Amino acid sequence: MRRAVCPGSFDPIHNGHLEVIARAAGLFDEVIVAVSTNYSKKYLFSLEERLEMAGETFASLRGIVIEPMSQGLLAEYCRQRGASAIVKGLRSSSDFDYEVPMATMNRQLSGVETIFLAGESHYLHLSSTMIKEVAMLGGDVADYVPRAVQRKLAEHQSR
Ligand code: COD
Repeated sequence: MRRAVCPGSFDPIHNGHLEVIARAAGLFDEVIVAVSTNYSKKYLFSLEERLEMAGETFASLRGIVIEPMSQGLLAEYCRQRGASAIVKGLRSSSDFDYEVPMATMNRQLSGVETIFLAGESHYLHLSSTMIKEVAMLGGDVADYVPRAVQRKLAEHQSR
């Protein structure tokens, strides 16, 4: 079985992520969406909420598994899961400059290859940080996030 990992914070997951993950699912038998926890990062959504939003979003797509990924090496996580590839979306040359050294290190650590997919042009400007800021300031993000995320953002705004 050809298995790939799409890792991310997904705080929250947005349509730029979705588009890359759906394309990865067309290339591999199984794609693990690995929702990471980094204890030095401050998240808006808890791990459980991030898993729930991703789970609901991909519920009807076959071959996509949602899993938590605790702090640690991504290369080791891929080795433990029997994944031969990491799939990441690229938005810009700065994403490329940031990602390539990590891809090389991950390959040297465990043999896992990183495959970069060019992000869909309509979503290239998206980041989770921008989505949160627009939503918290009252902007409409319905074109950029799945329904499960719209609901959770609304819950946060009403707290
Ligand atoms: N269009 C296309 N792709 C996008 C878009 C967009 N608009 N926005 C984001 N993406 C892609 C990017 O490729 C990104 O890598 C991925 O989605 C996830 O994005 P985020 O923002 O949810 O995740 P990050 O950037 O916080 O990354 C979390 C990781 C788990 C990927 C990262 O922390 C990591 O690689 N950790 C591993 C630790 C480790 O092994 N370190 C040693 C490295 S050598």
